[in-house]
Amino acid sequence: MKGITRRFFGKIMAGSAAAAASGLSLPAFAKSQASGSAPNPTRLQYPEGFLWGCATASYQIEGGAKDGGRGPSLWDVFSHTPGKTHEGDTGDVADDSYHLYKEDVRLLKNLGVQTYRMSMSWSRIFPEGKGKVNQTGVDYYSNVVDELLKNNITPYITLFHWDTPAALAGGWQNRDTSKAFADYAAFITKKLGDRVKHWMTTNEFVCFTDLGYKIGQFAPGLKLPDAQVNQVRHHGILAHGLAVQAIRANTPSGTQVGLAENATVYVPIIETKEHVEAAQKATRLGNAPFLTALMEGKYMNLYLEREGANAPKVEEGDFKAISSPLDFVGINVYTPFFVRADDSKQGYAEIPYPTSQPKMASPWILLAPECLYWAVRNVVDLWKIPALYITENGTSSDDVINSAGRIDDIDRIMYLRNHLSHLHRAVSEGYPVKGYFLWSLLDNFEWADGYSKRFGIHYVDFKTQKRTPKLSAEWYKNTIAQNAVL
Ligand code: GBH
Repeated sequence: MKGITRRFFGKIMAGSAAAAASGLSLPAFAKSQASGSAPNPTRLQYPEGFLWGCATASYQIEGGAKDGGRGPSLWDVFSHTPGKTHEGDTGDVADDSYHLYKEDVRLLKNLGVQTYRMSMSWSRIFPEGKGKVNQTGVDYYSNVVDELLKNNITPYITLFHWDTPAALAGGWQNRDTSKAFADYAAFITKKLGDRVKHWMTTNEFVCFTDLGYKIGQFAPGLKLPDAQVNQVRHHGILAHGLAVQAIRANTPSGTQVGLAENATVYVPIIETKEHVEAAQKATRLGNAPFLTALMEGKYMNLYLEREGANAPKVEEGDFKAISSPLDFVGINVYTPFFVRADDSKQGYAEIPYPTSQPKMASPWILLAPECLYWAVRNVVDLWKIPALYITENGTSSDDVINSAGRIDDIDRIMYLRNHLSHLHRAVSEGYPVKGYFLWSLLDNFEWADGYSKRFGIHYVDFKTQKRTPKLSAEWYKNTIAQNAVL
């Protein structure tokens, strides 16, 4: 009975006694507990003030690609290039949120979320990436923000979720793009900073650098040699750093600045000291070009050694910007790697997944929900982060509308419930997790997978734009209302 206090035990006994006395059967008793009428010591309760939200991104939901003076982004160009996305799908219309944003805010309101993470399309504000402002685009985001605030939903805005303005010559190969990004950040945060208090610079460095310029799976679809890829990566983190400085200089004090990063997550195969340390070493090296560089203000020696002559060229002052202090770090978490300690130079080895590891509908989402706990623990222990958000977590599912008109996505609920259980452990141990954003509010344009993969908790009929809450939306609504894992 060690670990269970007398008071705690007493409560359980009092509860059962009350149940027995009232003549309730046990399941009914459990039900009365779940409705919040009495404390339930076995429930995974989140602390008061924990923030629940949903996340989306501009190119994935807005559509209106040519409306209101928006300029094209690299994703417009890429998705319109034959063979690049599933069945040639594009974000031309997507969820048409550009026109239907009020309806989407109603969906949020109905869920009871306190927060919403959205991104802005840079080329809606600066159609050419820099220079001339498109006032219609500014007004659009201003209206979305007002609609959210009117409904008591706090906006968390990502400035860049991969839709680089196509007009910027050389894209992320060009150092000037980092500077243009900072100018855009300065402009729009100054405009909306009276109402928006939480900003994220970039979303997931590896996706707009490596996937775009090394693997070619994402826009702009290039496969460059290592030295050039490393330079693209450097421009990515430089853009973040310059933007942090720009936001600080243009917003009222108290404005919270961070980023959303899909730091690669490493789970120790067994929770023993040596493997936990191995997971930390893996977290540092596995994120060396990105989060590690931001947090440590330089590239790790092991990374520089490994890249040799291909290492990025760094100019004076770059790391001062890149390592600008942040108010929070956001991490996007879907799936991990498992590691064990070994006596190699790097100090760990990745364990290949057995072929029987369960997967979700997207084959890259291998189900291992403990990743949400380790994602938090590894980064906070390594870098003493003051505040952390889970800026994305969720899964695709082979959603179908059944004969009763419902979408019973029990696999998604299973995924989410298990991840939230492990996140609860991190919160209970005192890790500074402030909130959780579920990916995603709506089915949307899933990048290279087009509309073939559905990540929403609302089903979208892309022909009619009808939104239908899935079972997972009902589950999330209850989770939020009870502030506990259900
Ligand atoms: C996030 O990316 C994004 O921020 C979000 O926009 C996206 O919709 C969401 O997750 C769901 O994907 O097909 O095996 O080659 C997650 C990072 C990068 C993970 C691309 C999947 C493709 C793996 N993703 N990657 S594979």
